[in-house]
Amino acid sequence: MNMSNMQTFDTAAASLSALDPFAVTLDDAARHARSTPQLSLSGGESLTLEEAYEIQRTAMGHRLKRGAHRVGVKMGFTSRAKMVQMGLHDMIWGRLSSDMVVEDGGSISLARYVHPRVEPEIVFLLRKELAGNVTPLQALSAVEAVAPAMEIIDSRYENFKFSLVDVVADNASSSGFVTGSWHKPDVDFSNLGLVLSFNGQPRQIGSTAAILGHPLRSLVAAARFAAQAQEPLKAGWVVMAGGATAAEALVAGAYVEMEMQSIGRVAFSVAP
Ligand code: OOG
Ligand code: MG
Repeated sequence: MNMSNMQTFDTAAASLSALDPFAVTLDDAARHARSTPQLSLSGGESLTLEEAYEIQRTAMGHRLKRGAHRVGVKMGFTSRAKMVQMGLHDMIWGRLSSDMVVEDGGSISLARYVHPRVEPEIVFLLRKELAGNVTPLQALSAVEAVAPAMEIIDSRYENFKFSLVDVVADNASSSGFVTGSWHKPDVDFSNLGLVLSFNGQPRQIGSTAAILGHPLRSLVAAARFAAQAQEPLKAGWVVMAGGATAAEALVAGAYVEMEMQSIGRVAFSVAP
């Protein structure tokens, strides 16, 4: 190893060790379904957004070491409804891993979460790598299929309250996601009506158009973020476009279903 390589290595090791305790705190909170104080109020007051993404990357590394593998990314705050509900107005992204997958029609237990919420989304399956400044048409040409989806978000922070830096470090509240059946992307998914219901009672009604005016814009943004992180979106990965409506708190015994015009439905139940 030559000197310049050693310096690079040392710098990376130093910044990793300084941020790792935050990553461990958030990873432990997720693993044990226990809430933790906001980093921005408990020792992480001066963390930058860049450091928050580094904490996110490190915490995901701990998950992967336990045997999970990466399956994609999720976008956050891509609709007004989500921005207004959480009081944050910048788009964010998070990393999805195999241990977050919930089967369509499957069941979850509230015991594994802190205070989970569900939100209706649309998801892309990629057929080729995508990264950088791409046009919507280029983004579309990388899409193998689209499906109705729901994300289960579960902030690790007390009372589901956070700053931008907090939520980014906490992997954008990523906790679970469920995808319905896949459709060729030749269906016009720019403005599909959707209903999120609990036990057959509508809770949220909206449209995919709420996602940046067209969900494809969320994939374009994901490609840009991926390039910045030097982590290109890979063939076979999923990209969750972001909640089209506000999220709803999950309750024991709920049968949660989301129906999306033209492309079908997706569901899971919460154990009583
Ligand atoms: C942050 C995650 C945002 C979305 O779809 O907008 C998100 C949160 O609301 O806890 O997943
Ligand atoms: Mg979401």
